Amino acid sequence: MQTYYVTTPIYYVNDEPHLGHMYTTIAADILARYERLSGKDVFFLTGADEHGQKVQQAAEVRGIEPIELADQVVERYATLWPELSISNDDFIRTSSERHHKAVHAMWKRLQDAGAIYKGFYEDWYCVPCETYWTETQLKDADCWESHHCPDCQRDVEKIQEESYFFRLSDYQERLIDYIKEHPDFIAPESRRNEVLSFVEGGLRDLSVSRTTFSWGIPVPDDDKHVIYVWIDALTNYLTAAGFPDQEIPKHWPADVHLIGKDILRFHAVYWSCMLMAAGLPLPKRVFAHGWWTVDGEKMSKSKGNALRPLDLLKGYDADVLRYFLVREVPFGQDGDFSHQALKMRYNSELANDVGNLLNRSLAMLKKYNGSVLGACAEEQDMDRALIADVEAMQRDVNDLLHRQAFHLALERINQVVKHGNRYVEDNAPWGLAKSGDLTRLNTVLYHLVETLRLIAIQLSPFMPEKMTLMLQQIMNEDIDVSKLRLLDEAGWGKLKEGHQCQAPSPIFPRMDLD
Ligand code: ME8
Repeated sequence: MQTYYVTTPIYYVNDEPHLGHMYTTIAADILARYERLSGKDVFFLTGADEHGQKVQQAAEVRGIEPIELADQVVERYATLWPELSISNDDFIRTSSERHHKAVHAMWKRLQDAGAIYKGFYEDWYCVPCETYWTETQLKDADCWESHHCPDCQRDVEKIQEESYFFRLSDYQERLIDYIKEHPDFIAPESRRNEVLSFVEGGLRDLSVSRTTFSWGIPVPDDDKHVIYVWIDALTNYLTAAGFPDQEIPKHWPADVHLIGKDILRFHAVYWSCMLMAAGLPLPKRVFAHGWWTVDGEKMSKSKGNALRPLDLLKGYDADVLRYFLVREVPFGQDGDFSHQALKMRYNSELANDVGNLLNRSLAMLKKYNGSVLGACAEEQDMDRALIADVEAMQRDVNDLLHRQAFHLALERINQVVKHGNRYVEDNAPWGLAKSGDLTRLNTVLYHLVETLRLIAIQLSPFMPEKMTLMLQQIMNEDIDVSKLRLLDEAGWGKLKEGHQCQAPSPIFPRMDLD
């Protein structure tokens, strides 16, 4: 069976889950669900990044041990993800024994390849970003006088210490060639070009150990040093897949690492070079999505404007949030969250279009035929056009989701929904009932219900709960959407004459705009 491996970043435990974490995880969940639906052997990973100075400091502020802080925040994620219908197959914690073992194995492979050496480090470090900066980089970014981090604007601190280094510079040419030979490796295209010019600008060897704090995985045989948190964190993708017990785990290489644009360099450059040095295959794709702001402002702890998923869930169904986040903004671009935009999109696309097509179709079926599908007579052009559109949509969604173009996939499904609503108007079933053309009436109602069934299947990765309800009304049986397989379900004509549907029950009631 073909495998599919999708990951989210592992989130730092110094902060509570917020809209950004929810966004990446929902996007990954949609891909995981879609690929399961397509019949693949899917492994969907998310988790927590627990080590590093940032987490140690956050714990100190609270007067607790880092592991206690990690336990608390991991618990928040563990309760949140099911609320959002996240179907991860594993949750990796970097404090776990299995991860410790994998990081040591990775370190040893890098060492055996001659890619690690001991030296002396003198540089600037941004703790919130866990990023090193050289004097030149700070000067180039106009941050030298103020000693501020070019990324987050917070203070950087001077670091002078003995350190292990990873020979990143040795991999510069290989990485350039790799990126050029694999046009789909880094997406979107604009980000790929950014990475390419960054690498072409020259790679410096990377300091990969710290001696100034202890919360991390010690360097093998030199436990004065703690392994740099990014070397530790990136290895999680291999740990959870089964490394090092399996040298190349069944699901490796990952099909796609979904990340925010903030951490692209770590994934596209450091991780790639680490894997090259370790002699392991690179992930097939790294997709860096854009940044959410809230009412035009960057979310931050200090401003207190970070949107919390549990608060959002008080106002909206999980599926509505899932739909909105990937529909509103092309994946890869920045977006702004506003309640008004969510409600407007919900009302127009879900309440007016999908909801309306479902309600009116099942209501007519009930009224004219006791909710039972009648026999289909000979098809007319209008019927054939509808079927062709449904089938083309299925292929398009497949292509679009393989490119992580969630918003276009939904737009394509919505086109079929609109087509269905037009088909109702064009065929005017009420007129057919009135004139007694029951043969044509049954044919039209059949085409509507079958279209709805196939729409619901395509929407199920996006809105698993709502589509369960929709399919239950159509199929008149309990549905577990996670068990559906396109091969068995997605062909036109699976519903048979005599099939009993349920009476409609609205799944997308209109929202009040105030
Ligand atoms: O970076 N908009 O963890 P993190 C969209 N531990 N996405 C956002 C966002 C926003 N405003 N804010 C955060 C780390 N994200 C590391 C990762 S991986 C080996 C280690 C999302 O808790 C986005 O996915 O800071 C981003 O990449 C991630 O949260 C950063 O989470």
